[in-house]
Amino acid sequence: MNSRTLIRGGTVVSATGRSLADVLIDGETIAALLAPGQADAMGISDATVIDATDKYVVPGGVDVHTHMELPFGGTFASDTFETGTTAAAWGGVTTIVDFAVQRTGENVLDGLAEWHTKADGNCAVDYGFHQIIGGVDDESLKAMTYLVDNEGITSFKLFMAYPGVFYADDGQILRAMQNAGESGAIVMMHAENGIAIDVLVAQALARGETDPKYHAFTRPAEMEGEATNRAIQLAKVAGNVPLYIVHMSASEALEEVAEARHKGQNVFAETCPQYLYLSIEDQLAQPGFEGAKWVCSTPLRSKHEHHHRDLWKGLRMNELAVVSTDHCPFCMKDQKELGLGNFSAIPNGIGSVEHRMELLYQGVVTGELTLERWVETCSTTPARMFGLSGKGVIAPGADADILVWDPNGHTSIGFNKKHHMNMDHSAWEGFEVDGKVDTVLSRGTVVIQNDHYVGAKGHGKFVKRGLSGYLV
Ligand code: DUC
Ligand code: ZN
Ligand code: ZN
Repeated sequence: MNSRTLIRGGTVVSATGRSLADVLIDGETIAALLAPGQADAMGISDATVIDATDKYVVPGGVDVHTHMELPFGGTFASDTFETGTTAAAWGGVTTIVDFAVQRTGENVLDGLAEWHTKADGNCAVDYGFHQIIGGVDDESLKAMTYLVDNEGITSFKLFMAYPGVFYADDGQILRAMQNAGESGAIVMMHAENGIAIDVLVAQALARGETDPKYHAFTRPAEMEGEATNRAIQLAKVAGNVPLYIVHMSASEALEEVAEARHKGQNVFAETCPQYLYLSIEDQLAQPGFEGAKWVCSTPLRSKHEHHHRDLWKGLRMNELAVVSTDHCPFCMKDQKELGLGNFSAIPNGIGSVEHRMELLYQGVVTGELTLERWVETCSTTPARMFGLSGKGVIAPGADADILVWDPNGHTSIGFNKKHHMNMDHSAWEGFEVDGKVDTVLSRGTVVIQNDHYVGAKGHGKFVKRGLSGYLV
C-alpha cells in the first residue's frame, strides 16, 4: 500500500518563520520539506496529494491541559477520551496531555492505571499524562520518581486550592518540589489561595449570595497573585525547581511570573482562551443560572481590570509560554445544575479543546499575535515544555501531525454550528472567527477532511514523555 503523502502548495509556518514548501510524509513521519517544484523534479508520483494552495501548513496543535472524565464536584467531566480527542481532532489538535488523578487518600499508581484504562484504545489522536498529586506523603513522593523513571510521566500538578480534595499545604508542596528537582520533573501549580477562598465562599453564602457570579468574587485576583508568588518562592527554596503555573487569569499572577523570570528563575506559565476573551460582565454574571456555563477555576476576571490586555501582552513577551485549554466540560443539565442555589457546588470547568486553535488564530487576525507566535504557543512550545519529542514541529523525522489551515475560511462556533464536544451548550456560543480547520493528519493518517471526521477510535497512542526540553 502506498503510504506516502505530499502536502503540496502551502505555506509552511513554524515558530520561527514561514516559507512556500511541500511536505512529504512517509508512513507516520515527515520525510522531507521540498521547495516548490522539487517533488516533480524528483519524480515523486506515487504519493497521495493534499492540495494546500493558499493555506497554511502548521504543526498539529498540542493541548497540554485537558481533563477527560475528571471526577469533580460529585460528577465527571462529560467528554470521554473518545469524544474529547475526536473534538480535539476537529479543532486541529493532534496531541493532548491529560491529568491522571490521585485524590487525597488515594494511591498514585492506582490513579495512573485508571487513566490508562479510560484512554487506552479510545483516542482519536495521541495523548500523554501528567499526574495530579492530591496527597503528598512518602508513598506518593516515591511514586513520582517511579513515574519519571519508568512511565513517561515527567510533570506533576499540585493544588494550592480545593482543601480536602486535591489541596497540598506549603510543606507538602516544598517536599514535592524537592523530589521533582531530583528527578528533573516539572511541577505544575494551580495557584489560588484555597484556604482563604473557602472563608470568602462561606461568608458569601451566609449573606445569601448564591448566583454563579459570586464564584469569581470569592476568588479574587489577589489570591491568585499571592499563591503564584508563594509557589515561586517555594520553588526557589527547593533549588530553582522548574515551576509551571497553569491556567493563569490575573495580571497580578503574571507580574509575579514576569519578575521571577527576569531574575532567572525556571518559572513558566500558560493561559487559556477563556482568560483572553471572556469576562465576569459578559459571561459569568449573565442573569439567572446562565453564568454557570462559565464557572471555572481560576475564574473569569473583570473586563475593566486589564487582565485580557495584560495576558495578550504576556503571550507576546513570552512571560506566558503556552496556551492550553483546561478543557473540563460539564453539561448544564444534571451537572452544572448541581449548583442551583449554591455557586460553590457548580462543577468547575469550561469545554474548549475544539476551539483553541481557532480562537487563538483570531488573535493573529486582530494583531495580538504573529502567525509564528500562534504556532509557537499552541504547538511548538507546549511540546518542547513537556518532553513530547517529535511533536510540535514540521521537520524531517518528526511525527506527521499536521494541520492544514485555511486563512480564507470562516468558523461559526456554537452548539448548532461547529461543536463536537460532549456538552449540551457551548461556552463559545456566537463566536465568529476568521480561518478554518481544513485538513488534519495524525501521524500521517488523515483524521479531518472536507468537514468530515475520517479518523478512528484507537488510532491515538499513549506517548511516553521525556524531560522538558527547556531545561538542561
Ligand atoms: N479548574 C477547573 O476549572 N476545572 C477542573 C480543575 C481546575 O483546576
Ligand atoms: Zn487547576
Ligand atoms: Zn485543569
